[in-house]
Amino acid sequence: RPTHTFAAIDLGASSGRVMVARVGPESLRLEEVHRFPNRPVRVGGTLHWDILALYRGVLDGLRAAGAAAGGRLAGIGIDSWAVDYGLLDADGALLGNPVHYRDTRTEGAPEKVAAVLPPEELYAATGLQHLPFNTVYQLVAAQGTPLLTAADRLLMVPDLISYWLTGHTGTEITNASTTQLVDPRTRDWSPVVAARLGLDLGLFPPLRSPGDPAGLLRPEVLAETGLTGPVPVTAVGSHDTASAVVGVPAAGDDFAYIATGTWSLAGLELDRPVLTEESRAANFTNELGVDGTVRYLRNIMGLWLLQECLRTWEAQGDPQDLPALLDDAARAAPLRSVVDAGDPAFLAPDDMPRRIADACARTGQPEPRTPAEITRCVLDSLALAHRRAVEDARALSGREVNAVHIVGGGAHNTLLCQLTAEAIGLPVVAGPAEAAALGNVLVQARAAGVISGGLDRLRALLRTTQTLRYYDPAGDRTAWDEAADRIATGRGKEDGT
Ligand code: LFR
Repeated sequence: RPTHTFAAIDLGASSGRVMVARVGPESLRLEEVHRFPNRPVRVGGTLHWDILALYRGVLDGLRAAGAAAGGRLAGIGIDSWAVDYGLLDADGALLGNPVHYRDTRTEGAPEKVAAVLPPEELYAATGLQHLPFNTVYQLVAAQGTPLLTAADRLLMVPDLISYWLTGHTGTEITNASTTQLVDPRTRDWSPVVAARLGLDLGLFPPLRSPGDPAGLLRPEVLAETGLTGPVPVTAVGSHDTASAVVGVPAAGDDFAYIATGTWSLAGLELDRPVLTEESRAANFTNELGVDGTVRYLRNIMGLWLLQECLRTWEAQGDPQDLPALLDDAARAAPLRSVVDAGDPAFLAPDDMPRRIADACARTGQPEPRTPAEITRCVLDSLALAHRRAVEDARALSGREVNAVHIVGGGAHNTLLCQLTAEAIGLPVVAGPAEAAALGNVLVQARAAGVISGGLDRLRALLRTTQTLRYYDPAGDRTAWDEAADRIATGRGKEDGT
């Protein structure tokens, strides 16, 4: 059977990658051809994405993809983190560098928004969990600035890369839903929310859906990458979490997923949003997914906690070897101290080991001191947050859950997978780690007619072609229940805000 070669551009908060996938009706092989660091830059007191360095990484990656594919690509898809954007002037030039969602410019914006649009109404209209960096808050914080005033168009990060590659603009819907300006029932903009906040929806190019054509590579891009045209760019689930959920190798619909990376995104795939007041109070989001689905989930701090610890130890002259550290953490005392891994106090970059130890002390638990103790505390805490998100999602949606899938980078972390299985008390299936890139190419390959069917068919192809690992929910239930209680007693501050 003939195979076709697609490229997936997958930009994450700490690195970007370009992957090449050879896809046939019954085959799917993914290969990483280029990986490059994503290093945010603080300038003038504001934390920015280095968007041109990322674009250069994309071009280098496409050149490598072309080399791996004999110069011919059947298509390209782009996904990245959500909520952030670049502004263009009327000539299409980028105005300023996109600001990082971990920047503090949105401080005070949620209060400003709440004064004109109460949180209950905002949730009923958009179904989005409160995250202080949602695009609405960024836009409200930027209201009246020369940059926003001068802007002709606003492009979400993957749409910006797509524009540079093709010259065409559009707003891909899965990522648009993270702006908090989209109504998940109509899957269209919410003019009411925009009007109440004085935001101009005319800044956004027209919506497009995963599978829609997004333009052809421009001649200058072909010349620079050595690719042979025409090369179509296809809209995919351009929010990385949307693509990652396509890449969950589940059979049936009684599963929960945890997309792990810098964040842990834990929840369910639904066919309609849950917009109840209980859902808002539990801070669950209704992001839009591929094929009319809804991603009903909660954001958990994720491996960011560990990444930031590693960065701190390195800066303090105590660099850690990750595999050895995880081995030591596996032998460290279990559930000695746990923190609330949903707490926004951990959002900004800073001395993470100190902040974790302080949180333990504040809640009357022993302070973890060594890197192994801190790592164990982080992973135990993540497993508990995974458990709570899955339990809450089940209760709030009424859906049955019989298995939990862990996809994304954390699928490589055997300790995290084992602890999550024990904490939740359900079997865990781990992998693929590259779920976002796989979800990206599956949607492209289907749009190109190489494969066909709904998400169930795409997922069946993953089950027959990707390596998965299974974890049993053995372990001491009462210890997990007791630790969950410890978190619950300090709970509340991040709930329903
Ligand atoms: C994961 C992710 C999350 C989103 C966060 C910020 O990479 O896309 O889904 O909440 O990044 O954009």
